[in-house]
Amino acid sequence: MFDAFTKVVAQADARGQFITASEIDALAAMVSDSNKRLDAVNRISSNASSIVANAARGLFAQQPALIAPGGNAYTSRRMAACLRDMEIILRYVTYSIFTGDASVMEDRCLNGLRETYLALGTPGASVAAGVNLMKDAALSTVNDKSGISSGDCASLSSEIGTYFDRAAASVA
Ligand code: PEB
Repeated sequence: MFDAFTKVVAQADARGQFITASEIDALAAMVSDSNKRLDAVNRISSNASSIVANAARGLFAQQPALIAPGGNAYTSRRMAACLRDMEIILRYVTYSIFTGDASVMEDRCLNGLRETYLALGTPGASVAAGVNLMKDAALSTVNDKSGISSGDCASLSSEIGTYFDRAAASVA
């Protein structure tokens, strides 16, 4: 499990070299924008239950077979497992945003997840669709201009998008 800093150290050490000026510049830029990052993590974390619930509602509206008898989210036990899975994925996305590195999510959440879903008979493409709906909701929460000092969050937003994309791609 790395953060953006330890990742740079691990890569430099693997090369047997000092940290380069461009690596330092990239980390300095990350530090100077760190309030945006923490605000984004805070907003997503504080709105996690509605992000998950709305994305699940959207998923079941798009794919009603999931909640029909025989569907993968039919019965409250499977529905609960589905909501829980979406919440777990969102939680690891927030950890990735916080650390500026996806390795915590890769190691502890995504590693083996595709195989788990295959074994369970849970449709990975549907999980990926749910993750994409959470991505849209999370980014609109992050980019909500109200009650926050305004600034350019384009690069942070695209970074956040990549964490959701990784999660979706790993199960699709
Ligand atoms: C992954 N999900 C399920 C299981 C596991 C995970 C290990 C089996 C054990 C259980 O039921 O609890 N657990 C989960 C995860 C981590 C972890 C991400 C990461 C650390 O430890 N059903 C749908 C949707 C989708 C869904 C497409 C979007 O129709 C999910 C939600 N996951 C789903 C369902 C089950 C499940 C289990 C329905 C139960 C499957 C079953 O028992 O039939």
